[in-house]
Amino acid sequence: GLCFELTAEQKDLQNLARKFAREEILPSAAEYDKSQEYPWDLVKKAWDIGLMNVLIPQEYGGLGLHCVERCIISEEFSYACSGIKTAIDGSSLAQTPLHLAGNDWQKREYFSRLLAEPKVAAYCVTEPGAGSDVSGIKMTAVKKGDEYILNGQKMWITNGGVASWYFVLARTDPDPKTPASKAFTGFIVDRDTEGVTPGRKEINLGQRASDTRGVTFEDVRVPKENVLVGEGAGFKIAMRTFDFTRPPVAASAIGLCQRALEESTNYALERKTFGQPIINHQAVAFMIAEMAMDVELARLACYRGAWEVDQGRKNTYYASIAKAFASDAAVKSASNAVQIFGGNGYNTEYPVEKLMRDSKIFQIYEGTSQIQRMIIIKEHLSRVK
Ligand code: CO8
Ligand code: FAD
Repeated sequence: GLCFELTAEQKDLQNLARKFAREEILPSAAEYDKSQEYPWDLVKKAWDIGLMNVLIPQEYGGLGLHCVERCIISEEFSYACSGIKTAIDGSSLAQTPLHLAGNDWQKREYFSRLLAEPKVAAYCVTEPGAGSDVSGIKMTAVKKGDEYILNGQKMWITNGGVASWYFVLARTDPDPKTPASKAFTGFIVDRDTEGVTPGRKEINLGQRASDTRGVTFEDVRVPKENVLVGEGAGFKIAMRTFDFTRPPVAASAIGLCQRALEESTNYALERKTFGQPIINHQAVAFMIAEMAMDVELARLACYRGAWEVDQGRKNTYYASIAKAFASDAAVKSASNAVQIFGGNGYNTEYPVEKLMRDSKIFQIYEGTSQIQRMIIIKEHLSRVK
């Protein structure tokens, strides 16, 4: 029946992730935000204590954690710093197509590389000319003997400059009339293949510890063994991936909301105006009440999205509701946290300006808030028709 309690194992996992986040990530967050360096030391520590690569099935040497558990970790990490969380966890986005669609050899080969050493992977779908409209991507893959030759440019790739391998979506059928579900192919590409060139690190508004880059592919030769499922299967693999990864992204936004809520509450209890703590001004208290509402509702939506996919059911509708709601909540909560802090909120000596900068990306990456609404209405109508 319905149960809102985490299991004992899930609570242990939450405690482990919380301890790591509060003791290791949180104290370094402001420094990484400033330096914009990739947090290799934290990646190594997370890898050491087993908080990376958690979705890799046990038969391949991982923990095989479910989506609900990945959400638990995601929220805890992002409470401390959503930028460092994206840096640590971006790899799991690239692992998901392999998890969903890889054959035994591919999984053994590419999962083992991530388990043997603290290495990361990246998911390359977006291009300079196409982000929301995945079917508009232009990268080509042409079969030549036992290889495919890849040409094109990817953009905004998380872990683009630090990954040891990439999931890459390319067009294999040049006929514009071929439906998306048959025109694209998913590849696993080694970073050190000739012709693969990551661009400069992009300077972003927030989540600055995360490494975002363009990656150019010029006559890159990929063996046919590295095709996921088969020619033409790529688009659906890319879409199914999001069903698995949008709930943890929602959880990440919730971690940020929770932080905004706690920082705002503590500040409002301390800060006095007109002879009393600002929490006693209803206008301030109501902003905090709304943050609490958003955290609770977003968390419910997030666990629903994760739980559905863990039951083996299609969760597209719930995943997009969770992603859209939590992202909007993060932006609103972080902005109101700055408001509650007044002038101090606008200053880098206090933690909330970073929350506001970090929050905006949630409405953009893993599908914009507009795209989530398009998916929700499509799924909704397919149910009522
Ligand atoms: N599961 C299975 N199949 C699907 C799914 C799904 N969820 N969705 C669509 N399909 C199938 C359809 O059934 C259809 O198949 P068929 O032809 O057999 O009926 C086919 O795919 C085409 O579907 P659509 O007609 O719906 O396709 P559209 O071209 O209309 O596009 C979308 C659909 C939903 C708009 C799609 O283009 C989309 O998802 N866009 C958003 C792109 C996006 O989210 N990009 C994110 C990039 S990754 C990223 O940002 C990472 C950030 C870093 C995160 C770090 C995390 C830690
Ligand atoms: P566009 O698609 O050009 O959209 C522009 C605006 O138009 C948006 O507001 C959008 O919502 C709106 N819009 C577009 N179409 C419609 C429509 N039909 N109806 C209503 N509104 C619409 N991609 C990867 O593949 N891998 C990654 O690891 C990755 N990491 C990222 C990290 C960062 C920091 C950033 C900024 C992006 C990352 N992305 C990644 C890309 C990201 O997923 C895209 O930026 C996003 O999907 C939007 O695509 P776009 O930037 O091309 O915007």
